Amino acid sequence: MGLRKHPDEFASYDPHESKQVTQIRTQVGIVGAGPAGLVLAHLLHLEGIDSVVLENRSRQHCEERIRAGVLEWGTVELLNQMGVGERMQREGLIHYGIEIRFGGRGHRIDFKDLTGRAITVYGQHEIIKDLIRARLESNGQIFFEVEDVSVHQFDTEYPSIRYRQDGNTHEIRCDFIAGCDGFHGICRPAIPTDALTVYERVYPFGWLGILAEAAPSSEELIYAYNDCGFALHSMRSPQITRLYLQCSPDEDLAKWPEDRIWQELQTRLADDSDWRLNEGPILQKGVTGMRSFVVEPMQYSRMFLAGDAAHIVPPTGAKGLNLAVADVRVLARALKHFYSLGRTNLLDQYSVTCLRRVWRVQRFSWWMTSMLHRHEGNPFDQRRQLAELDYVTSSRAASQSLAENYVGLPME
Ligand code: FAS
Ligand code: PHB
Repeated sequence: MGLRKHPDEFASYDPHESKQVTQIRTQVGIVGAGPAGLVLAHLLHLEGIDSVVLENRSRQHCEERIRAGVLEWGTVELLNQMGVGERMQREGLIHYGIEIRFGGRGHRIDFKDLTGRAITVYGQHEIIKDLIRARLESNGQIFFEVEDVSVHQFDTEYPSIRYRQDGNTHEIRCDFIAGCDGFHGICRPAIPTDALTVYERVYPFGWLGILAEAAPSSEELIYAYNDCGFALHSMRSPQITRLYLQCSPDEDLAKWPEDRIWQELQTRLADDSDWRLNEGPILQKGVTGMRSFVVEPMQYSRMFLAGDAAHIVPPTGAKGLNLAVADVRVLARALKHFYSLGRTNLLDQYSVTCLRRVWRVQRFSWWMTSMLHRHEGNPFDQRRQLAELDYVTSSRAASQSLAENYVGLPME
């Protein structure tokens, strides 16, 4: 781990300002209170390692932000081992399969038969609530609504994070910085661009997602390939349905009144039976663009990127949240190794270790997206997609490959 020495020569504080700078000392400074930052903070706490989490949004915003919904078995196992899974066990919905619908027919991918594993449907915002409560109950430090966060000297043995709150400047002095601040955060951009390689694919479509006060119309998730475009039926509880439909990446939500949304979802999710989607008041709607994105390496000296700060997957494979958790599980283990044995070998290997899973998950998410979304124009692609769907739902080997990736590959 090549580190610059003598950080004092890099002190950037003028005497006047430094008087207002309150200083906090911790072992790991974490930027971002999403799944990556909060799981990392609690994993470190369980190992007796001190951290501070900085979050620029309010606690309420973080706990109400509707995002992912599907947890891999490995994520569920880890949350339970961490002691934060009690409500998830009570309220989460355990699913042993998904349905793939095309050509008017549904085809069930039976996870139990093919992998012996299950997924759990439990909203990301619920996990955030559980993790914030666990952190605060164990006297963890999370500073919400901070401003102007910046990271400094992370290529020395004295990294620091500066931020403003209540009109004052604060500084966190730490041994390591974890950049868990998502795709639009400040940590990745702070790394010299010549030190990073970006791999990216932007898709020519996005998802219009809604949360509806309507009982789910199926016990399991339905992924539908339709001439009008992709649609997904998911859920959050026996009373709340989560639905998505393929749209253009810059879709104007104003052109999607409730009746149009429901009509399009009914069309795309229809099969040859008299099955119909339950409708109800739409509580929330939004458009999410789609990209595959990876930055290599996921670390720079004493700063480590985790989750969306390092990679983005199209949500078709339900992987974003799960990959963030897998990253910080590796990082927490490496930090424990450093603090208990004084060795940096696992920290030095962090990026290589994470990227093996990251690229397998990127492949699966790209594959699910390419198979299920109507691409403009080319009739060859549509026939190829139908052949792929037919193969996946009629070959045990092919459906087992989908199932083992969907429920989650074994963690490192
Ligand atoms: P997050 O983005 O969740 O968390 C980063 C945190 O850092 C945020 O709280 C942010 O406010 C904070 N932050 C950012 N900049 C900061 C700064 N300068 N200072 C301090 N804090 C800062 N994944 C799925 O699997 N299924 C889905 O259906 C799905 N839907 C999604 C919908 C949307 C609109 C988005 C954006 C993502 C979706 N994802 C989905 C992916 C999502 O679940 C992410 O993979 C997951 O939140 C990743 O967690 P984190 O890496 O912790 O990043
Ligand atoms: C969700 O429930 O939000 C969800 C489920 C499966 C996906 C994406 C999103 O692939």
